Amino acid sequence: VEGQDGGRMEKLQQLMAHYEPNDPESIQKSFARHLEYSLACTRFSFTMQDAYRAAGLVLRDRLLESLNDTNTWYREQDVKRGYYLSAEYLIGRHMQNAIANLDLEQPFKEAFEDLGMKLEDLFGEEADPALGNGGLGRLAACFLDSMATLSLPCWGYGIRYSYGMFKQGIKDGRQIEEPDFWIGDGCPFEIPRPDVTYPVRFYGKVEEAHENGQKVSRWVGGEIVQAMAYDNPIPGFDTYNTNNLRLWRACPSEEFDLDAFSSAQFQDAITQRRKAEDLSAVLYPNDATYAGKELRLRQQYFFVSASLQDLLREFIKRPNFKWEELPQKVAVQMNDTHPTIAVAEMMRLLVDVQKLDWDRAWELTRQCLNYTNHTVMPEALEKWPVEMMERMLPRHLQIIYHINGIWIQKLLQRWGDGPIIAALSIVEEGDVKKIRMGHLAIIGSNKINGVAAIHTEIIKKETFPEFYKWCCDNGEHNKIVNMTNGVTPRRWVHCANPALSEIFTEYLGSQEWLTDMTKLKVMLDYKEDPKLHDKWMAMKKGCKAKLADWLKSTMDLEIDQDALIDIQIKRIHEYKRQLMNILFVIHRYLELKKKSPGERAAVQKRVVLIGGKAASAYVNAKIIIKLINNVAKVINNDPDTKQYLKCAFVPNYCVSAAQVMIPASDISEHISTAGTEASGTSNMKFVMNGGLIVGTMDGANIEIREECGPETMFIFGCQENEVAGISARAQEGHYPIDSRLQAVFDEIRNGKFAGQAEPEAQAEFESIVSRLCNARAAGTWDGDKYLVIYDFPSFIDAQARVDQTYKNKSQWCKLSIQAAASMAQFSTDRTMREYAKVIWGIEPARRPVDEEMQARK
Ligand code: C3B
Repeated sequence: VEGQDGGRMEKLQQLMAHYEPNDPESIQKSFARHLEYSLACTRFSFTMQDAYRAAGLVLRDRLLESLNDTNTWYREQDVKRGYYLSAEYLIGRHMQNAIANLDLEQPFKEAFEDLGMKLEDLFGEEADPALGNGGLGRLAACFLDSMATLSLPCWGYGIRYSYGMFKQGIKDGRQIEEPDFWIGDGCPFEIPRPDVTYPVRFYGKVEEAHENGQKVSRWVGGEIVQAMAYDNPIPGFDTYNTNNLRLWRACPSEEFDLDAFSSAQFQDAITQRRKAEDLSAVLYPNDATYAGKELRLRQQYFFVSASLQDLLREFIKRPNFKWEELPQKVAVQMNDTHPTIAVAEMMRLLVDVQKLDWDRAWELTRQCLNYTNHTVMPEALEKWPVEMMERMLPRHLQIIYHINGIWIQKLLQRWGDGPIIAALSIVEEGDVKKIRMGHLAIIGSNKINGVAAIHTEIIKKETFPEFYKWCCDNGEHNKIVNMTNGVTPRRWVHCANPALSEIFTEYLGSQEWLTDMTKLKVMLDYKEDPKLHDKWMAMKKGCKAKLADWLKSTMDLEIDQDALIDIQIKRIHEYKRQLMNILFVIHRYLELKKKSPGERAAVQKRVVLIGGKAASAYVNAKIIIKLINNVAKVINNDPDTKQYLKCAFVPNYCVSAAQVMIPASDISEHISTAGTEASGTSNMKFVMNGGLIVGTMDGANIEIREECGPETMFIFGCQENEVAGISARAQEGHYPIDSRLQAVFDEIRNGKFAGQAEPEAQAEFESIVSRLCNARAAGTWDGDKYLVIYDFPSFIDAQARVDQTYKNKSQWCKLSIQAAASMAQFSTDRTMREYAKVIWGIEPARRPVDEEMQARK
């Protein structure tokens, strides 16, 4: 509604001039109002779920105020904006985090306790939004938290999947996948924006035409889907800025063919339109692999197109905008290859829609876009069949060919013809011609980055060596940069481990460490202080008690809270070597069995927890889950050993499970073959919570060790530069098996963990063992690719060092404090500052505090 009719603006301005008050009573009032008027419950009859929803709406009111004002501020300041494009966001539950970041912990607690409700019970009612697979999606969520906390004017863009990551059940020891319709009851934190929609076209054809004497291309026909925005406010901690995660939902196109109403085609028309909604229906449950499915490319293009249209609209809305300002006002980050169709889409929007000439458009595109690589697994670098792209995105294929043509010309001029040209081409020749999205991303990007120091070096030398050569030849040594990952201390310390947060705040005299973790160095002065030790151990004990309660209620598992808690939680992957972990558990069990009851009592008690989801089509990963479950069953039921060793597969690992498990760990396993885990981020969370790492010299382990000191980590296994040699020798048959591992293999082959009772599982377990031992299978090597056999003896040694060190409780406590206090590098605040400075050129734009906000504090 426009205009100044009857002083409407002034009136509304007066009515709305004040923020919602934040004292406990006002929160209660707001709660009661939402309960009755938004949810249509009565104050006499509502469930805990209703209470959660009403509390969520109370928070949403406050988030909205801040989101709107932050946006106005960014616009007024005309700041450069950052846009994070990611197909995944593993955001986890909102409520506790929102309360903390809005600085409402005290009044909320008072308000609800006064009404006879515990906040934790409210938190427990929230579905855990799992719009991501694993580390990459969780990293994106931590980034959002830090961008807001640093007051960086950055938004996230993604897909509002109706079904997130599947729920993992375990039946007869095997993974079963159940749909996760997380949005079923609605999410009180999101804001549907029916007014923010964009058309996204698929299929159709390209027509050549002439406009003003210029040859132009028009993409016509096909089908159009509407992308509708759902906003998820992301509040910063200790700032008045609130950013936005804008997720797109696919809706049927608005034009409705009215003629069809009277015809028999009506049903068809409806069916067609409903099909549009399938686009954003489900998250692909693949982690570090890609399925090559058409729907997946459709999802990618869908959210990329809507996001770029949206950010360009914001850019164009600025008074007197000029195209050459685009790189001064916009930086885009492409999270892995998933959104890299953005390179072609940006070109299409600039050339076909905005009518810029090609060269100018290309300059702008290349200056605005950036690409992060998250894995060295070649199977994760997406490649789309040319045939598929030609059908679905015909104009984009033309654009990609054009980009490639110019690129190849440049290469030929520089180096002449040779194999390097084919290696660098965006188009992969072969039986099925494919578009290499990684190459498109690199060519179309300003900066490319890896996610840990070792990973960035591997990208340069092994993943994209030819590109690196090109960059160096061009004097662009800094085109590929390292941005070591991080995690947000707000969620992973403050929310997940309130007792630890209190200790830090007490010793530092303020909460400043939550925005500046270097402050925690002060704790090092107390690392040998018995008083701190008492508090620290009490904190761990409390976390273990919480874990024990949770395991009891979710899976009816009882654990000894005095045992050493050993955790491995992450996606199930051969390279992450959960297999090696469970083989070690078997070894430990066999050793215990050999001992007399008296000797056993001297052994360190351990509880080994393993959790994680396997991609639904990943056969070997699923067998590993089955093996873990079967081993657990034997060990936990053996009266000789069950007091000393317990093992369990914890089903349905997710963000909220991590928040309970991580604080309780004494050690955690980050045991990937050297050179395979790009970074890892749970390693950081564990150490921040005072857990120590058993790990290989891989990913971020290396940097964590540098920061915290080698004495805080139990390192084992071969180094990255040894892997190739060891593999080569293994293939030639020079691959000895340690006798202790041989004993484990024998036990498996003898049927201890499946046997005649489960012939299918027995065959699967045997096949896993024989593959490990396989020197050379016909042609391609399918043996112990991840060097489980090679690293096993040193893994045993590392575990023995763990037991030995753990005996001395005050020594352990000291190491735990030392490590936790040395983790400043691994806050995503540091990571985001680096991206902002080195890649994006974006400055913080902190909203000023006015008197009213000050008074509210
Ligand atoms: C992961 C990597 O496997 C981790 O090492 C890394 O810490 C995170 O990304 C974040 O950078 N990853 C993932 O979860 N999914 C992919 N498709 C690729 C990498």
